Amino acid sequence: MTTTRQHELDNYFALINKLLGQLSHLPPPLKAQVERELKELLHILEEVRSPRFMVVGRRGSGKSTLINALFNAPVAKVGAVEAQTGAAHWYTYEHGGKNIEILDTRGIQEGGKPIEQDFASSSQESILLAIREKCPDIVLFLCKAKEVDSAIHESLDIFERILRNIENIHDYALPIVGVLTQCDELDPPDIRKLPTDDEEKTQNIKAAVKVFTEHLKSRKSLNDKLVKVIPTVAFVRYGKNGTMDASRDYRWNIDRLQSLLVEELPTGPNLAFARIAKVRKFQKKVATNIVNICSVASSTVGALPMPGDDLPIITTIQMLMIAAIAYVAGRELSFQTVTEFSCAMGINIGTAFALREVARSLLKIIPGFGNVVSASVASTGTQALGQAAIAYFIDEIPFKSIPETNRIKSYFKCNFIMGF
Ligand SMILES: Nc1nc2c(ncn2[C@@H]2O[C@H](COP(=O)(O)OP(=O)(O)O)[C@@H](O)[C@H]2O)c(=O)[nH]1
Ligand SMILES: [Mg+2]
Repeated sequence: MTTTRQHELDNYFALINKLLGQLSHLPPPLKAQVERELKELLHILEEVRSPRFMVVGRRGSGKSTLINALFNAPVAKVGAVEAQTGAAHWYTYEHGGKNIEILDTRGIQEGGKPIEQDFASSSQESILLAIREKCPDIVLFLCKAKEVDSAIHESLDIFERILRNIENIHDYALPIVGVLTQCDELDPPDIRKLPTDDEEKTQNIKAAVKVFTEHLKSRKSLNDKLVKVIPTVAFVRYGKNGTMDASRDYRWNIDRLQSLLVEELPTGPNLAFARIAKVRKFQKKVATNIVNICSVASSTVGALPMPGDDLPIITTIQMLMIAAIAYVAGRELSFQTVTEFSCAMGINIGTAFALREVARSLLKIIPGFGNVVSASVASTGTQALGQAAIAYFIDEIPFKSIPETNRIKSYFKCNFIMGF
């Protein structure tokens, strides 16, 4: 874990602990309930670690291009001539503070010809060392759409052996996703058109998927772990500053691959990947869970009068919620996102990032201000705020168009404004 990330989590923990400390006046069963909810929230954020992909495919099969396409950023060099030492390594690709770890095993599948004995053994040795070091979460087996017929049996032998080793060392049956790359090159080749726009091409892709799937399924051990074969086009051009050139984004089916990877990755890495790949459906699922957790926590607190505390408890829960949603959306875990959200809602808190300032500003418009509100107001208010945060951070809807804004503002009108 990077130190910045640790620092962010520490800040977040500190606020939760402070909040937990303030709950001492609650009757024990209610206190336990709020504690449970807040711990669940922490658990979601704590478990995030980088996904680890093992990538198998010949040179030129499109590994680097696919990594970039999945990442939405040019993190891996495309077409670079890589020194062929036969050694496999874990590479960490980073963008905007987010990482994926890739074990590039190209050495096992070079060219169409049998691999030289010495080279093969050193390559396998280095793969074994790498998998001993860390267990991959999933393996992507790449094959160019135009090369599905070429002999891959030699490399399937080695691949099977590697998977057996992973199972022995880590007791983990690595899921396999077959990726058919460069589908635009199948007849009639035209990268500008969507493959599905052309019936002939659609049929050719189907046929290539079938052949590739049969190769993989011809081995029992691979058949058992094969999740799916996904046909793709991964080609994108990036501008000088690393942003995607939308007019030359020819990706096709990458979103399907991203969703499949989120489904197949273990809990933790799946959220990390959804943050990187912006898999909105999954981000929303996690964010909705966060909103529910925080609504339960705030309605539990809202049911009871609390003595005048340092930080209003419900507002603090709502701040934790907003920061967590922003994080799930791919932003840093930081209370600055809460400030940004407040500003977007039209609350001018200037450059004051202090927690107290943000809380005070939010208090002015958010129901559940202070600590004496009804359970249902606290819960509905937190829900409305959570939905607004999902719309803002995940759907990236301009704030004025978010329906919850009006709901939140109407709560504001009918509730007592409290300063502190
Ligand atoms: N037309 C087309 N070209 C691609 C696609 N993916 C990769 N390429 C090209 O194929 C070449 C090799 O890609 P690269 O990602 O470097 O392959 P690697 O050696 O497996 O990492 C590069 O020239 C890429 O631009 C694709 O989906 N369509
Ligand atoms: Mg490459």
